Amino acid sequence: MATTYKEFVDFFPQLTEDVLSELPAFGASPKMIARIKDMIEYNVLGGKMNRGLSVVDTVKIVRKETELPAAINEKAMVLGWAVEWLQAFFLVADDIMDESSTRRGQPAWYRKPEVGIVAINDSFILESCIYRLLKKYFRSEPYYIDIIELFHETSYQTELGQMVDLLTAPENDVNLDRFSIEKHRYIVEYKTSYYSFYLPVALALLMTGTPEESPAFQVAKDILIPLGVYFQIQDDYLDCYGNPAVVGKIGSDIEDNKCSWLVVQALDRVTPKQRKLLNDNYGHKTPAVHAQRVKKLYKELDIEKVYKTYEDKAIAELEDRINSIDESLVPRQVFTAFLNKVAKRTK
Ligand code: GPP
Ligand code: MG
Ligand code: MG
Ligand code: MG
Repeated sequence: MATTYKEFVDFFPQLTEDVLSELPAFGASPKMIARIKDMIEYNVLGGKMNRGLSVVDTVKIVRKETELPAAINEKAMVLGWAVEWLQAFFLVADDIMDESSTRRGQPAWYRKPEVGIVAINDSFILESCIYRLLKKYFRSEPYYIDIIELFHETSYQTELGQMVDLLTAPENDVNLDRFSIEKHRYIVEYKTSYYSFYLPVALALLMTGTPEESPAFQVAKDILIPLGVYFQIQDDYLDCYGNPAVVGKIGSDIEDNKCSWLVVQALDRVTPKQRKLLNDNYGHKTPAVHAQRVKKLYKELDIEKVYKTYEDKAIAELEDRINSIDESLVPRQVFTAFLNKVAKRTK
């Protein structure tokens, strides 16, 4: 399985070329085409590619093959890259909404002086590319409509999660009563779990001939949604405690007034006095001293330890769930592969 990574990366230029080569038929000038190429490469590449690679890995596990027949391998890679393209679409838009400065160790796309607000339209183009690629490679497959519907449904779920994420974090309007563990759970399940964890596996199941009504999809969901919740809680943790040089982005959840797992845990443990301090300092963009005070309070409450305890418990629970699945529906290894990639990550 070790060759997957290089093969996957090497396949990317073909897909970019697929998108670019039909642009003349859409009346695109050479300048437009060159810009779209730059935009795609800037935003789709440079991530860990865990989501995309998971599609290929899952197809291999389900088919019980370490090497896939060429035609199947190609299809699995197209679906993997389609997930990466979906992620690029979301991240370009998310960085605008979150006013983030960096992504994957480089300036967020909208922050480039020659891009700016045009990035909104670029995110739409990235989304359209997904359906150009699916049409080209899957139009004659019996499961074509199922994968299209899955991408549509997953996008909708992510957008709903994003909506609650944003509405829970209005600018210049701190209200700690808005935050709760239930709200946090909805946000992370919808904004992250479906597209990052369920989608890659569901695509692999469809591609390997699992009928749309099979209980295998529910089995996958029951493990992958909680796994995605753990993953997003890690993201919340790394936003505050990660090393930006390793994580590739500078955290701003405190300044952005986000319903982060950390603040929800803090609220569960504060004295009235500490709650007032949190209320006075959370959600301030500047000066930096506000966020520093919040971090100091997290330290007093030992939120890092609360996280470590949660993490060990989450991993143990996921292992239990994985051990109890019916392997005639989905091989256990599909999920252990995912858990191993995610557990205790630092980036
Ligand atoms: C990431 O959350 C959320 C998404 C990628 C979903 C965006 C959805 C849209 C419909 C645009 P985050 O803001 O915590 O991620 P990061 O920390 O990487 O910015
Ligand atoms: Mg963000
Ligand atoms: Mg966001
Ligand atoms: Mg985050």
